[in-house]
Amino acid sequence: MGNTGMTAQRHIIGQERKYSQATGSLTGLLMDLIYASKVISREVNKAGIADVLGITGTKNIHGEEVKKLDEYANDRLFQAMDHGGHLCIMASEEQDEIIPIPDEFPKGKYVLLFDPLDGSSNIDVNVSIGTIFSIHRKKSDGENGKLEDCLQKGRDQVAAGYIIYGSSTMLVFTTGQGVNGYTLDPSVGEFILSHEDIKTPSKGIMYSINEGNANFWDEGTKKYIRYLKEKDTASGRPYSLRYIGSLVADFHRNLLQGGIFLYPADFKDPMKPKGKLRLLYEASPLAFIVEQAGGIATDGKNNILDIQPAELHQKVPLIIGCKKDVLKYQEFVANDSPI
Ligand code: AHM
Ligand code: MG
Repeated sequence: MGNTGMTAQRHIIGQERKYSQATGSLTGLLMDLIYASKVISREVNKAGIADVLGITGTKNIHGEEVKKLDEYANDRLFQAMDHGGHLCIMASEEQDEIIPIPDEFPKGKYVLLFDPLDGSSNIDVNVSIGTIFSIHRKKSDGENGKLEDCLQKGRDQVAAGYIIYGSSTMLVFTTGQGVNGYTLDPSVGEFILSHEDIKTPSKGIMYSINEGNANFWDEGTKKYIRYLKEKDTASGRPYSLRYIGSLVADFHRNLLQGGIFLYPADFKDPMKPKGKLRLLYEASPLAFIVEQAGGIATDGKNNILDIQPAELHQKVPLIIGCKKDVLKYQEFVANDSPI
Protein backbone atom coordinates (compact mmCIF):
# COMPACT_ATOMS: atom_id res chain seq x y z
CA MET A 1 0.00 0.00 0.00
CA GLY A 2 1.25 3.50 -0.80
CA ASN A 3 0.57 6.36 1.52
CA THR A 4 -2.83 7.13 0.07
CA GLY A 5 -5.25 6.94 2.94
CA MET A 6 -2.57 6.03 5.49
CA THR A 7 -4.10 7.25 8.75
CA ALA A 8 -1.93 8.61 11.55
CA GLN A 9 -3.07 5.71 13.71
CA ARG A 10 -2.03 3.11 11.17
CA HIS A 11 1.26 4.82 10.50
CA ILE A 12 2.11 5.16 14.20
CA ILE A 13 1.22 1.54 14.95
CA GLY A 14 3.34 0.42 11.97
CA GLN A 15 6.32 2.38 13.27
CA GLU A 16 5.84 1.04 16.77
CA ARG A 17 5.91 -2.58 15.55
CA LYS A 18 9.47 -2.05 14.36
CA TYR A 19 10.49 -1.95 18.02
CA SER A 20 10.18 -5.29 19.73
CA GLN A 21 10.24 -3.73 23.19
CA ALA A 22 7.44 -1.26 22.55
CA THR A 23 4.48 -1.74 24.86
CA GLY A 24 2.01 0.38 22.90
CA SER A 25 1.79 2.98 25.64
CA LEU A 26 3.31 5.80 23.57
CA THR A 27 0.97 4.93 20.72
CA GLY A 28 -1.97 5.01 23.12
CA LEU A 29 -0.83 8.38 24.44
CA LEU A 30 -0.56 9.79 20.92
CA MET A 31 -4.03 8.48 20.06
CA ASP A 32 -5.48 10.31 23.06
CA LEU A 33 -3.67 13.47 21.98
CA ILE A 34 -4.97 13.11 18.44
CA TYR A 35 -8.51 12.83 19.75
CA ALA A 36 -8.11 15.99 21.83
CA SER A 37 -6.68 17.86 18.85
CA LYS A 38 -9.67 16.94 16.69
CA VAL A 39 -12.03 18.31 19.32
CA ILE A 40 -9.97 21.52 19.63
CA SER A 41 -9.83 21.81 15.83
CA ARG A 42 -13.61 21.62 15.66
CA GLU A 43 -13.97 24.40 18.23
CA VAL A 44 -11.31 26.60 16.61
CA ASN A 45 -13.05 26.26 13.26
CA LYS A 46 -16.37 27.37 14.61
CA ALA A 47 -14.91 30.12 16.81
CA GLY A 48 -16.29 32.82 14.54
CA ILE A 49 -19.88 31.72 14.91
CA ALA A 50 -19.97 30.31 18.42
CA ASP A 51 -19.95 32.33 21.57
CA VAL A 52 -16.40 31.39 22.35
CA LEU A 53 -14.54 34.51 21.32
CA GLY A 54 -13.25 37.09 23.72
CA ILE A 55 -11.45 36.95 27.00
CA THR A 56 -12.39 35.21 30.22
CA GLY A 57 -11.31 38.15 32.34
CA THR A 58 -8.60 36.18 34.12
CA LYS A 59 -4.84 36.28 33.62
CA ASN A 60 -2.37 33.42 33.40
CA ILE A 61 0.96 33.18 35.24
CA HIS A 62 2.63 35.37 32.60
CA GLY A 63 0.14 38.17 33.26
CA GLU A 64 -1.56 37.62 29.90
CA GLU A 65 -5.29 37.57 29.35
CA VAL A 66 -6.63 34.04 29.05
CA LYS A 67 -8.92 33.58 26.10
CA LYS A 68 -11.89 31.33 26.30
CA LEU A 69 -10.46 29.01 23.69
CA ASP A 70 -7.18 28.72 25.61
CA GLU A 71 -9.12 27.44 28.57
CA TYR A 72 -11.22 25.18 26.43
CA ALA A 73 -8.16 23.63 24.78
CA ASN A 74 -6.43 23.26 28.13
CA ASP A 75 -9.44 21.46 29.62
CA ARG A 76 -9.96 19.21 26.59
CA LEU A 77 -6.34 18.12 26.65
CA PHE A 78 -6.45 17.35 30.34
CA GLN A 79 -9.68 15.39 30.00
CA ALA A 80 -8.38 13.39 27.04
CA MET A 81 -5.09 12.58 28.74
CA ASP A 82 -5.87 12.03 32.43
CA HIS A 83 -7.26 8.49 32.42
CA GLY A 84 -5.38 6.50 29.75
CA GLY A 85 -2.78 5.10 32.14
CA HIS A 86 0.07 6.44 30.00
CA LEU A 87 0.97 9.54 32.00
CA CYS A 88 2.31 10.18 35.49
CA ILE A 89 2.18 13.99 35.37
CA MET A 90 1.33 16.88 33.05
CA ALA A 91 2.20 20.57 32.82
CA SER A 92 0.58 23.28 30.74
CA GLU A 93 1.63 26.76 29.72
CA GLU A 94 -1.73 27.90 31.04
CA GLN A 95 -1.36 26.44 34.54
CA ASP A 96 1.00 27.66 37.24
CA GLU A 97 1.76 24.28 38.81
CA ILE A 98 2.30 20.72 37.61
CA ILE A 99 -0.92 18.81 36.92
CA PRO A 100 -1.22 15.48 38.74
CA ILE A 101 -3.10 12.50 37.36
CA PRO A 102 -6.30 12.07 39.43
CA ASP A 103 -6.07 9.40 42.15
CA GLU A 104 -8.71 7.17 40.58
CA PHE A 105 -6.72 6.59 37.39
CA PRO A 106 -3.67 4.38 36.80
CA LYS A 107 -0.32 6.12 36.38
CA GLY A 108 1.97 5.57 33.41
CA LYS A 109 5.60 6.09 32.49
CA TYR A 110 5.32 9.27 30.43
CA VAL A 111 5.26 13.00 31.13
CA LEU A 112 3.27 15.43 28.96
CA LEU A 113 3.95 19.15 28.64
CA PHE A 114 1.79 21.29 26.39
CA ASP A 115 0.90 24.73 25.18
CA PRO A 116 -2.81 24.19 24.56
CA LEU A 117 -3.33 27.05 22.12
CA ASP A 118 -0.27 28.97 21.11
CA GLY A 119 -0.71 32.29 19.34
CA SER A 120 -4.14 32.70 20.84
CA SER A 121 -4.06 36.48 20.49
CA ASN A 122 -4.65 35.70 16.80
CA ILE A 123 -7.91 33.82 17.31
CA ASP A 124 -10.12 36.84 16.83
CA VAL A 125 -8.56 37.70 13.48
CA ASN A 126 -8.70 34.26 11.89
CA VAL A 127 -4.96 33.63 11.85
CA SER A 128 -3.54 30.11 12.22
CA ILE A 129 -2.86 28.97 15.77
CA GLY A 130 -1.59 25.71 17.22
CA THR A 131 -1.17 23.23 20.03
CA ILE A 132 2.40 22.22 20.95
CA PHE A 133 3.31 19.12 22.96
CA SER A 134 6.40 17.52 24.44
CA ILE A 135 6.68 14.01 25.89
CA HIS A 136 9.32 12.74 28.30
CA ARG A 137 9.89 9.51 30.16
CA LYS A 138 9.30 9.53 33.91
CA LYS A 139 12.58 9.55 35.79
CA SER A 140 11.61 9.99 39.45
CA ASP A 141 10.82 7.14 41.83
CA GLY A 142 7.29 6.34 42.93
CA GLU A 143 4.02 6.16 41.08
CA ASN A 144 3.16 9.81 40.71
CA GLY A 145 5.24 12.14 38.58
CA LYS A 146 7.02 15.07 40.17
CA LEU A 147 8.31 18.49 39.16
CA GLU A 148 11.71 16.99 38.29
CA ASP A 149 10.03 14.80 35.65
CA CYS A 150 8.88 17.96 33.91
CA LEU A 151 12.24 19.72 34.21
CA GLN A 152 14.13 17.58 31.73
CA LYS A 153 16.39 18.67 28.89
CA GLY A 154 14.82 18.78 25.44
CA ARG A 155 17.44 16.29 24.32
CA ASP A 156 15.67 13.65 26.45
CA GLN A 157 12.27 14.04 24.80
CA VAL A 158 10.62 10.84 23.62
CA ALA A 159 8.31 12.64 21.22
CA ALA A 160 7.24 16.16 20.36
CA GLY A 161 4.84 17.74 17.94
CA TYR A 162 2.28 20.36 17.12
CA ILE A 163 -1.14 20.66 15.61
CA ILE A 164 -1.66 23.68 13.39
CA TYR A 165 -5.21 24.91 12.96
CA GLY A 166 -4.91 26.66 9.63
CA SER A 167 -6.56 26.45 6.23
CA SER A 168 -6.43 22.77 7.06
CA THR A 169 -5.58 21.15 10.39
CA MET A 170 -2.24 19.38 10.43
CA LEU A 171 -0.42 17.24 12.95
CA VAL A 172 3.38 17.27 12.73
CA PHE A 173 5.44 15.20 15.11
CA THR A 174 8.56 13.19 15.74
CA THR A 175 9.48 10.28 17.95
CA GLY A 176 13.14 10.75 17.10
CA GLN A 177 12.94 8.86 13.80
CA GLY A 178 12.33 11.79 11.47
CA VAL A 179 9.35 14.09 11.20
CA ASN A 180 5.99 13.25 9.66
CA GLY A 181 3.00 15.44 8.88
CA TYR A 182 -0.63 14.37 8.75
CA THR A 183 -3.52 16.42 7.42
CA LEU A 184 -6.97 16.15 8.95
CA ASP A 185 -9.59 14.97 6.48
CA PRO A 186 -12.67 16.52 8.10
CA SER A 187 -15.03 14.34 6.06
CA VAL A 188 -13.86 11.20 7.87
CA GLY A 189 -12.31 12.81 10.95
CA GLU A 190 -8.91 11.18 10.44
CA PHE A 191 -5.40 12.56 10.12
CA ILE A 192 -3.92 11.21 6.87
CA LEU A 193 -0.17 10.97 6.25
CA SER A 194 0.49 13.85 3.85
CA HIS A 195 4.11 14.90 4.53
CA GLU A 196 6.36 11.90 5.03
CA ASP A 197 9.85 12.38 6.45
CA ILE A 198 9.90 16.18 6.36
CA LYS A 199 13.32 17.73 5.76
CA THR A 200 13.94 21.44 6.06
CA PRO A 201 16.31 23.11 3.55
CA SER A 202 19.87 23.65 4.79
CA LYS A 203 19.55 27.38 4.06
CA GLY A 204 16.39 29.43 4.01
CA ILE A 205 14.88 32.28 2.05
CA MET A 206 12.83 33.88 4.86
CA TYR A 207 13.30 35.36 8.30
CA SER A 208 10.64 35.80 10.95
CA ILE A 209 11.07 38.26 13.80
CA ASN A 210 9.07 40.99 15.52
CA GLU A 211 11.01 43.95 14.14
CA GLY A 212 9.06 46.31 16.36
CA ASN A 213 11.43 45.22 19.11
CA ALA A 214 14.56 46.10 17.08
CA ASN A 215 15.63 48.92 19.42
CA PHE A 216 15.78 46.45 22.30
CA TRP A 217 17.92 43.80 20.60
CA ASP A 218 21.58 43.15 21.31
CA GLU A 219 24.09 44.39 18.72
CA GLY A 220 24.70 40.91 17.26
CA THR A 221 21.04 40.42 16.44
CA LYS A 222 20.78 43.89 14.92
CA LYS A 223 23.77 43.21 12.69
CA TYR A 224 22.47 39.80 11.66
CA ILE A 225 19.08 41.15 10.57
CA ARG A 226 20.84 43.90 8.62
CA TYR A 227 22.99 41.22 6.99
CA LEU A 228 19.90 39.27 5.89
CA LYS A 229 18.54 42.33 4.18
CA GLU A 230 21.78 43.20 2.47
CA LYS A 231 23.28 39.85 1.64
CA ASP A 232 21.98 37.21 -0.65
CA THR A 233 20.10 34.00 -0.36
CA ALA A 234 21.05 31.15 -2.65
CA SER A 235 19.00 32.91 -5.34
CA GLY A 236 20.91 36.16 -4.96
CA ARG A 237 17.97 38.08 -3.45
CA PRO A 238 17.68 39.44 0.08
CA TYR A 239 15.77 37.35 2.60
CA SER A 240 12.03 37.94 2.71
CA LEU A 241 10.43 38.91 6.01
CA ARG A 242 7.48 36.74 7.01
CA TYR A 243 6.08 37.23 10.51
CA ILE A 244 2.64 36.07 11.51
CA GLY A 245 3.12 36.39 15.27
CA SER A 246 1.85 32.88 15.77
CA LEU A 247 4.80 30.63 16.53
CA VAL A 248 3.38 27.38 15.17
CA ALA A 249 2.38 29.06 11.92
CA ASP A 250 5.72 30.85 11.50
CA PHE A 251 7.64 27.69 12.38
CA HIS A 252 5.57 25.46 10.12
CA ARG A 253 6.07 27.69 7.09
CA ASN A 254 9.80 27.98 7.70
CA LEU A 255 10.13 24.23 8.26
CA LEU A 256 8.57 23.42 4.91
CA GLN A 257 9.91 26.32 2.82
CA GLY A 258 13.16 27.21 4.56
CA GLY A 259 13.77 30.05 6.97
CA ILE A 260 14.83 31.24 10.39
CA PHE A 261 12.53 32.32 13.23
CA LEU A 262 13.95 34.55 15.94
CA TYR A 263 12.56 35.67 19.27
CA PRO A 264 15.78 36.92 20.84
CA ALA A 265 16.32 38.31 24.28
CA ASP A 266 15.29 41.91 24.26
CA PHE A 267 16.12 44.60 26.74
CA LYS A 268 12.77 46.23 27.25
CA ASP A 269 13.23 44.95 30.76
CA PRO A 270 17.01 44.87 31.35
CA MET A 271 16.50 42.65 34.37
CA LYS A 272 14.86 39.96 32.28
CA PRO A 273 16.70 39.59 29.00
CA LYS A 274 15.13 36.24 28.24
CA GLY A 275 12.84 36.70 25.30
CA LYS A 276 9.20 35.72 25.41
CA LEU A 277 8.90 32.07 24.54
CA ARG A 278 8.86 29.23 27.04
CA LEU A 279 11.53 26.58 27.08
CA LEU A 280 9.35 23.62 28.01
CA TYR A 281 6.16 24.23 26.04
CA GLU A 282 7.45 25.97 22.93
CA ALA A 283 11.22 26.02 22.41
CA SER A 284 12.15 22.43 23.34
CA PRO A 285 9.48 20.58 21.36
CA LEU A 286 10.03 22.70 18.24
CA ALA A 287 13.80 22.29 18.64
CA PHE A 288 13.39 18.50 18.67
CA ILE A 289 11.27 18.64 15.53
CA VAL A 290 13.60 20.98 13.69
CA GLU A 291 16.66 18.85 14.50
CA GLN A 292 14.89 15.75 13.27
CA ALA A 293 14.17 17.63 10.05
CA GLY A 294 17.81 18.69 9.63
CA GLY A 295 17.64 22.14 11.22
CA ILE A 296 18.79 23.48 14.58
CA ALA A 297 17.68 25.72 17.47
CA THR A 298 19.74 27.91 19.79
CA ASP A 299 19.35 30.57 22.45
CA GLY A 300 22.23 32.35 20.72
CA LYS A 301 24.88 30.32 22.49
CA ASN A 302 23.51 26.97 23.64
CA ASN A 303 21.61 24.38 21.68
CA ILE A 304 18.04 24.61 23.01
CA LEU A 305 17.95 20.84 23.49
CA ASP A 306 20.91 20.97 25.88
CA ILE A 307 19.48 23.57 28.27
CA GLN A 308 18.65 22.20 31.70
CA PRO A 309 15.33 23.76 32.75
CA ALA A 310 15.31 25.26 36.22
CA GLU A 311 11.64 26.17 36.43
CA LEU A 312 8.36 25.23 34.81
CA HIS A 313 7.64 28.50 33.03
CA GLN A 314 11.20 29.45 32.15
CA LYS A 315 11.58 31.75 29.15
CA VAL A 316 14.37 31.47 26.65
CA PRO A 317 15.57 33.32 23.54
CA LEU A 318 14.64 31.14 20.56
CA ILE A 319 16.42 31.18 17.22
CA ILE A 320 15.29 28.22 15.18
CA GLY A 321 15.28 27.03 11.60
CA CYS A 322 17.63 26.09 8.78
CA LYS A 323 21.02 25.02 10.02
CA LYS A 324 23.21 27.38 8.00
CA ASP A 325 21.08 30.36 8.96
CA VAL A 326 21.06 29.59 12.68
CA LEU A 327 24.81 28.92 12.71
CA LYS A 328 25.39 32.21 10.90
CA TYR A 329 23.31 33.97 13.58
CA GLN A 330 25.46 32.39 16.27
CA GLU A 331 28.56 33.79 14.56
CA PHE A 332 27.06 37.29 14.68
CA VAL A 333 26.19 37.16 18.36
CA ALA A 334 29.30 35.27 19.45
CA ASN A 335 31.15 38.46 20.28
CA ASP A 336 28.43 40.40 22.02
CA SER A 337 25.96 37.76 23.08
CA PRO A 338 23.73 38.91 25.95
CA ILE A 339 23.70 35.42 27.45
P1 AHM B 1 1.22 32.78 23.60
O1 AHM B 1 1.78 31.46 24.04
O2 AHM B 1 0.72 33.59 24.75
O3 AHM B 1 0.22 32.65 22.51
O4 AHM B 1 2.44 33.69 23.06
C1 AHM B 1 3.34 33.15 22.18
C2 AHM B 1 3.23 33.85 20.86
C3 AHM B 1 3.88 33.05 19.77
O5 AHM B 1 2.95 32.29 19.07
C4 AHM B 1 4.48 34.11 18.89
O6 AHM B 1 5.63 33.65 18.23
C5 AHM B 1 4.79 35.22 19.84
O7 AHM B 1 3.91 35.08 20.92
C6 AHM B 1 4.61 36.55 19.22
O8 AHM B 1 4.97 37.54 20.12
P2 AHM B 1 5.03 39.08 19.71
O9 AHM B 1 3.61 39.52 19.58
O10 AHM B 1 5.74 39.74 20.83
O11 AHM B 1 5.78 39.19 18.42
MG1 MG C 1 2.48 29.79 23.71
